[in-house]
Amino acid sequence: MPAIPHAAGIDNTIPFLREAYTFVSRRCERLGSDLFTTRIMLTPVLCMRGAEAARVFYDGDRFTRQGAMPQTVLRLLQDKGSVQGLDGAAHRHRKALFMSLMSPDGIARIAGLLEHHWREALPRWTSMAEVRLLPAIGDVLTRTACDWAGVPVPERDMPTLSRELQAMIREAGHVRPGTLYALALRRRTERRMRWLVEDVRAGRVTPPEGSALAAVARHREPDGTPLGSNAAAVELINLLRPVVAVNRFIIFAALALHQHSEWRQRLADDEAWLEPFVQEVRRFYPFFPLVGGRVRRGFEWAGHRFAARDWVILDLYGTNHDSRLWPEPEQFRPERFKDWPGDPYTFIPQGAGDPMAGHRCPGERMTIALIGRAVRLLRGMHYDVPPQDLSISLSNMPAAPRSQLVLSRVRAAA
Ligand code: HEM
Ligand code: MYR
Repeated sequence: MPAIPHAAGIDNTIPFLREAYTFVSRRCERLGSDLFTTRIMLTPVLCMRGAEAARVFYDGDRFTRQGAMPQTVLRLLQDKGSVQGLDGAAHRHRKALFMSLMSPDGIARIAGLLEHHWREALPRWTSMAEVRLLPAIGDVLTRTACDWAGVPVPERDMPTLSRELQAMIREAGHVRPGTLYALALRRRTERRMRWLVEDVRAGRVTPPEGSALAAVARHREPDGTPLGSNAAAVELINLLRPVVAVNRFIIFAALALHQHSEWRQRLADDEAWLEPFVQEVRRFYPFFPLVGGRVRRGFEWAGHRFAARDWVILDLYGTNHDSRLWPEPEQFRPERFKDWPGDPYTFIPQGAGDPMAGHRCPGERMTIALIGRAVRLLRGMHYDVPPQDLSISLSNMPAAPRSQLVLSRVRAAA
């Protein structure tokens, strides 16, 4: 079998944290290979990128997420008992719960709620000298997510919940004191959601019919037993937190409107550009850098023997910026998505393959709808973008413009 190249260095943990979004693709370029081996946290790992790698990683139940991510990432994003930790038939059963919430009606409803809460926030933004958009949209999305999911939250608790959910996202890519604080905050969110599920089950709270809260509280395991209240709490958070995370894509869309301002007019002239614009935002800007998996049962691919428990990393950002798949990948060019036939392996900001069968994100259509609605709302506002540091460091996971995008003189369009 041809040997897979090994990246220089005994252990690459520090370069990995420093180079973050570009760590895998830099070495792929240097070694002339889409696969290479190295060590991260002293553990041997096989890194890969590209459409074929995405296919192998996502199709055929070859990988489990168990033991595939550092504990802090796991605890902040998915946690024990969640859909991400399941495999095979148990995973498909739980995944169907998430997919059932992503109906066209459910998605239209959440986009409408985003508009409602955005318009409600607008007078406050108008009265402020400056609005820092990343946390401001995070607050709007927290209200949107709770409203959509049927999760009742007293007004006085909203800022706390928003802070908790945003901390989970911000700290997932770090190991620092803030990460421990975010973990402590998360325990509070889990407790709140566990009590809520218990209240629903005891009849003390009646969730709106058809809501995510109702579906999660009533969900049964494949053997017919109710989902444990800890797992139910974790899955509710797995619906709320990612909706809030869409704030990063919305900030990137606002940045694209600012830096490629010709798109304001093109979007005004023809709504058909909205989806290509949103898709290019999801391809171009750095968000979910890579995913990890461990081999479930040994198999061979690309002349390599993958043994059970081997650790593998798939580079999502690098695949979206692979010049063989995306000519001039560092150009922001929505035209590439006009009449795009769709391909589940080349464009993978939220994972690859079939979301019903594998671990691909169930929330992609919802994400696209939320960004699209936000772009319309941004176009319906006047604002200035005062001088600030809009650069995006590819070493910081998850990425954002350094200033978090500050707007001034915000006002509704006439
Ligand atoms: C899975 C990214 C939005 C719920 C994933 C995965 C990625 C991802 C990369 C795949 C992980 C893997 O292969 O192990 C994102 C990004 C989002 C986003 C960048 C933008 C904010 C959403 C939304 C929802 C959601 C809006 C639901 C409301 C989930 C769940 C999983 C998941 C439940 C686990 C799926 C499974 O293990 O089968 N997401 N996501 N995400 N996402 Fe998203
Ligand atoms: C969600 O809330 O599930 C949606 C997206 C959150 C993205 C957070 C990305 C953090 C970086 C993860 C680093 C993985 C390092 C091994």
